Amino acid sequence: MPQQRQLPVPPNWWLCHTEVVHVSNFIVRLSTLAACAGALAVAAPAVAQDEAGFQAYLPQLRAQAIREGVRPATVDSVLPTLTYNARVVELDRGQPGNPQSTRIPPFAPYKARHVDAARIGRGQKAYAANRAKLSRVEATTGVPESIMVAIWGHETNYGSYTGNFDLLRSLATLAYEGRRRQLFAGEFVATLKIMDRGIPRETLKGSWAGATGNPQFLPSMYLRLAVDGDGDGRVDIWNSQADTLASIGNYLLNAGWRAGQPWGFAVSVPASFDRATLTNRLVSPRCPRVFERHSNWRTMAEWRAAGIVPQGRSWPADDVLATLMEPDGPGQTAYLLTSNYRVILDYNCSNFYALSVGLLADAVER
Ligand SMILES: [Ca+2]
Repeated sequence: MPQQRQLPVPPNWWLCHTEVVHVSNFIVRLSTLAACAGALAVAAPAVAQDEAGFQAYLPQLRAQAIREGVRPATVDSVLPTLTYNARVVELDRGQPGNPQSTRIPPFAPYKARHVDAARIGRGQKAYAANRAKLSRVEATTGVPESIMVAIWGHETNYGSYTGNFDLLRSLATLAYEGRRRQLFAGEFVATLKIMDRGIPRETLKGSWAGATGNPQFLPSMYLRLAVDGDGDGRVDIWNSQADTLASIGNYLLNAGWRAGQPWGFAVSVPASFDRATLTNRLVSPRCPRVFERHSNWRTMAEWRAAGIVPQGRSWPADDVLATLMEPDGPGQTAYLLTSNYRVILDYNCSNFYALSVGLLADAVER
């Protein structure tokens, strides 16, 4: 799902409910769990997470929606149908909690699973079936047709699974649960606004965390960036392939895609290569652990002069900038990554995701 759909996870949110017990932003070890449990027990008034509490919270969501201009009739058609969804909270709490301690696995097995013959084959069919629409989108956005197809393939396996959670129920539950109330209340209201635009409630299904439709946009992302690709006047990322692909293209254009540049490509690094000079000293404010795996920026001419050799393609223009990443370490396939790779990271901030999207796009086009 797009980066904006990635959920900002406050440090240590998994330890205890931050509204009841404040946990500092410093490293808190798992042993603190016991302390949190104790604190929860004494912190009064502890609000039980249950149906009654959920129902008592809903008027707040109603007020916010009305304040933000949702039609009262829309709000009132939805609110009486909502119930607390304990499963969503369970899934939210099951998210990886402490990425600092997670060892980074090798890329090769991930690639084998995500850029496999079946996904390439389905991508080639989708690509062939949508060429006319795709070339129109590429002409207006500069985003290669194959990249749009590869994102679609990664997000929902070309629309074959888009999620079955009732968005409004999930988002209201997560807003009530409270750890990221502002985010989820905002997405809840955005979902109501989508209904105001004529999309029926039963269409608004998605992942437990609110990503919806073929491109797995958050509702606010839909409002901002989804577009009508087939010209029927509706922006339907749930049923229309043209709208899906055009919306992905528009997303990537908005995130800064540069026409005419590759996302990156595989390279061989000479055994004698001096990595000491490559360190990237900038710390990204956004998902820093993803960006810290990239070298500093150099031009293609500089990489060539350093002995890097492209695998199975020629060099792009000399002045195109790229970083180097060696996901499986020295001696294995490495990648030069342009600013367009960063745009894919904007959709989903994971190196494995972005590399797989790029490689799937290349395979689909082949
Ligand atoms: Ca349409």
